[in-house]
Amino acid sequence: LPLEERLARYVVEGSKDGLFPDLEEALKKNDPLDIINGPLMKGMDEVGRLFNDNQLIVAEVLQSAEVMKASVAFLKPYMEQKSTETKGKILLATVKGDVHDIGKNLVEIILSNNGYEVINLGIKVPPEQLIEACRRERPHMVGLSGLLVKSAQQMVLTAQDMKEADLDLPILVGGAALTRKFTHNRIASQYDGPVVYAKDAMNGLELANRLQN
Ligand code: B1M
Repeated sequence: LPLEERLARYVVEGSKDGLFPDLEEALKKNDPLDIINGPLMKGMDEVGRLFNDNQLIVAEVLQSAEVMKASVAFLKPYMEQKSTETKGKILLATVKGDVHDIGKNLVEIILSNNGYEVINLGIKVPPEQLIEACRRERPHMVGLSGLLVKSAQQMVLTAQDMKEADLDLPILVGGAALTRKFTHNRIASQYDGPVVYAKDAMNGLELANRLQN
């Protein structure tokens, strides 16, 4: 198989046999983020499709997630460290009820490589915990991630609770079940501060930069 297809296969099969030498090979020609967004993400999409068709069970998807995480960890030191000045502090969380964290952790790497101080609160973070962390840490921005359809709804509730707690700092949202329209009509409408939707981690960085200026 060609290199790109092999990389996607490691994710689909949840196997690390030969993964790291192949990642090293890929790094000779490609930017680490392009390896993630290209073949590795293609593998993840295939996993999602097979899972949807009942051709994979959760335990197998978990193995695929392990391969993705190990790849991102391997590639992380090769990602460009663009800035050393601190641009701002951002709290990141996967919303209540949701355990998906690969996308969120990618956002963390990209923001912290580009001058942000990131406080990653982890997964299944209820609004109360987020609000408490906002009071304690005084971030410039909050980043919410969620992949499930119900997580989009959870973001609405989170924004409502934050508003009730008198918070109006900018919120950056991202994740597969969200759209710009939903973000604008359903989340931003419940909140006093700005709420913006990022389609991927790089877009998240661009929007964070814009919100800081
Ligand atoms: Co789950 N899962 N999963 N899963 N899983 C999906 C999301 C699903 C679409 C699969 C499917 O059915 N086709 C489906 C959701 C259906 C829906 O609601 N629409 C699903 C389901 C149903 C479930 C369970 C309910 C399964 C079950 O138990 N029966 C369960 C839910 C548990 C829960 O959360 N309570 C579950 C569990 C799991 C695993 C634990 C096995 C594992 C997660 C492991 C982990 O994250 N540690 C897993 C995985 C791996 C997936 C898929 C296959 C891949 C997700 C992923 O990591 N993608 C996924 C299908 C798919 O997406 N193709 C699926 C790679 C990652 C880099 O992309 O996170 O989208 P992503 O991030 C992107 C952008 O979205 C964006 O930037 C990133 C790219 O640069 N982004 C942000 C994300 N967050 C952002 C935040 C930002 C900015 C951008 O700013 C703050």
